Amino acid sequence: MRQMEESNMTRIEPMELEIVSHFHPEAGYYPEEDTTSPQMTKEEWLEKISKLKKGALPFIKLFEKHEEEYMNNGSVRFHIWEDGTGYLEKLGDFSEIHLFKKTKGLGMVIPEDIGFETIGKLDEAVKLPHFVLLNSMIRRLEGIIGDKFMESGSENLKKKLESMPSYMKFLLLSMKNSYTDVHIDFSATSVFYHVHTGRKIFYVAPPTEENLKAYEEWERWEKGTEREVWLGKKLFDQWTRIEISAGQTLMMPSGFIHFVFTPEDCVVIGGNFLLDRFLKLQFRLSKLEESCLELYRTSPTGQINETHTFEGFRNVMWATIEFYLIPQLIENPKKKELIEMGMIFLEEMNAGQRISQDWYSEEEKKAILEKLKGVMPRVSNRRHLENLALEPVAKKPK
Ligand SMILES: O=C(O)CCC(=O)C(=O)O
Ligand SMILES: [Fe+2]
Repeated sequence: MRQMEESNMTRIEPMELEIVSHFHPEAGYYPEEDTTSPQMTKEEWLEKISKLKKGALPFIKLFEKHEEEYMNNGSVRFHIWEDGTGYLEKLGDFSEIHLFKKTKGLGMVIPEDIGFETIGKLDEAVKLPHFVLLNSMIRRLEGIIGDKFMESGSENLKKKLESMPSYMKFLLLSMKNSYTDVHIDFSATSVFYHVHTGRKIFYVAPPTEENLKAYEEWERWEKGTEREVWLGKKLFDQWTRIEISAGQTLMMPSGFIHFVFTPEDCVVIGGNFLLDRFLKLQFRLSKLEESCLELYRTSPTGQINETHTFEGFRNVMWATIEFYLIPQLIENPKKKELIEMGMIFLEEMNAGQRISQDWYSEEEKKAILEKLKGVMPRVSNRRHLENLALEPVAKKPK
């Protein structure tokens, strides 16, 4: 989740396109730090930046002085490609980060001209990368529900279409020296991130079990109590630095921990999307967000609210079971991919859980779970699943 305080962000949501802008209200309110010492070692530098308020001017000044030299200690593999030609194969199972120097072949359209005159038409003008169109869970759901709505004209389906979470396109405006602190994108969504103007620097660490645990602890911090050591410090040996210049596009899979520095005024078009293949991790992060919301609801010094999370995540999961998974399982009862999804849903979905803007009543949720159980083969455990003679996974084009 992204936290407002440290990232200095505001958001406006004009229709579908989310606009995020970074600014520095605090610039100039801090006394000048002495950042001139030429022989500051890596350790001294880390010690100092860890203690400064993240994103405030003294931090930024000192950070940018040595970030290139000192903030690249990890070994996260990322691939750099000239362009997106044949990229669906290049991404493979999309377990690693990819940087495309040119947009050709990505199937993505980003208008050259982004300004006050064109901003109203931006949502329409931006076309998502093929990979997102083919694999996004929300895109798939919109397709299925959209078709059903065309047939039936049902008000209920219309309501779902109208309140479908829309995080697949955002416009992000950041002033030079903006900074977004360590986080995982909400609900462990994957992201495409195209720098239109300016430059961005990402520092990334992999979603290993150990790192996820450290992140969970860090996120559950309660305002007013002393926060654990800055995660940037804790994971210091792992950060891999990825610079993204104008015209380049980053594609980052689910769960990568990252923080971001903006060395020049910057315009970015990007989008977050959910994928079947990362269902488990998406649930893990969504549950973390739910527990943080709960924690902060009960604490007077609330640290995050719903707008920092993927609003409607549970709605999308219920609807995916109802409109996609159950019909698919009826048609293909032996598809391993579908059975695995079903197992995760049965483990993670709870009919008693209420969320704001619920699409389903408790009774409806119970009925969905019963129906899912009814169409799942009897798989008592994972080993049993491995032994079943299941059909190989086939990619279903949308
Ligand atoms: O560009 C930035 O500063 C932050 C980008 C990012 O990681 C996000 O929006 O989740
Ligand atoms: Fe992010």
